[in-house]
This record gives sequence, C-alpha cells and structure tokens, in this order.
Amino acid sequence: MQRALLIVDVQNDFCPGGALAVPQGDQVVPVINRLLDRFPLVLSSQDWHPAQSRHFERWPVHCVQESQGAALHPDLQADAIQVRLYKGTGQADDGYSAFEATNLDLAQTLHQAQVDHLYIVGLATDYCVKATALDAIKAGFDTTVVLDAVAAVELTPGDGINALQAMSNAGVRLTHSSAL
Ligand code: VGL
Ligand code: ZN
Repeated sequence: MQRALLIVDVQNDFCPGGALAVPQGDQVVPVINRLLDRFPLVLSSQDWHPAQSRHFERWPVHCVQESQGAALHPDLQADAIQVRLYKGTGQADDGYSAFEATNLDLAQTLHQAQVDHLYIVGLATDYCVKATALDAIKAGFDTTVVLDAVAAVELTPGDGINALQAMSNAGVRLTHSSAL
C-alpha cells in the first residue's frame, strides 16, 4: 500500500497580499517543497469558484476560476503534482473539502492508486484542511496532517488549534515534517 501527499489550496488568494489571506500562508510553501520527493503520488486541490457564488455571501471574493488569485503559489514546485482537483466550482457550492472536487472523484483516485495513507498539507487549517481531513477519515484512509505545513485563517483566535483538536478527536494523526 502507498502513501500520497495532498496539497490543499496553496493559492495566491490565500497567501499574504491575496483576497482571503491566511497569515503567513506562504510559509508552508518551502516546507511542502521539501516533502514532495518523499511521496510516490502528489495531488493538489484548488478552490475554483465562479464569479457569482453563494460562497461570496460569507467570504470576500477569492479564487475565481482562471484568475491569478486562483493560481497555485508561484514558488510551489507544481511540476511534482500529478493530479489536480478543483472544488467549489458551482454557484451554490462551498467546496471546503477536496473530496468534493468536481473534476474527479478523489476517493476513487486514491483507491485506484492503492493509497491507504493520506498526508495533508496546505491552507487553511480551520476550513479546507479540516474538512478534507475529516472526509479522509470518513472514507477510511489513514490520515496525517503535517503541522508545520498548514496555516489557519483564524477569523476568531483559537480557530486553528480548535480545528486541529477536532481533527485529532476524529482520528487524524498530527505530525511535524521533520518526522516524515
Ligand atoms: C477556504 C474559506 C473559503 C480554504 C476556501 O481553502 O480553507 N477557506 N474558501
Ligand atoms: Zn472558497
């Protein structure tokens, strides 16, 4: 059985200067780049919203399809990514979890590649990383979040740590990149 690395939403709009910036969101990029060659399969997700979306009733406009804000961070070594997932693509669709990707079925893709252990990195700890990790557990994968390769929006202080606690309670393993 195999392990895979899933890079969640490391997009310009979630990094400093972006429309929905995660504080220090760009600091996950070098950590993720160092992990890439340890995994036989690397996947990424991108928040990929239409210009008009109910999602924007609760969030500033961000990650609009084809925009520069929706592009992966330029320093991320994107040539190592074998599978790209797009989510939040419908007008009534939050798409927090990469398992809600609309261009392909993530669980099926992982099963076909004999993946049993999913390592999750990226943005943001308290939204898309959390939703993805909880869905990964529900889908039966061993699931690990790499603590120094995630960052939280923290609309409310404590959201990041609370999200990690909720993931841990659900059976998600939390580790540091130095242990991989
Ligand atoms: C996200 C808020 C809105 C995320 C996406 O990627 O965590 N957060 N859309
Ligand atoms: Zn979004």
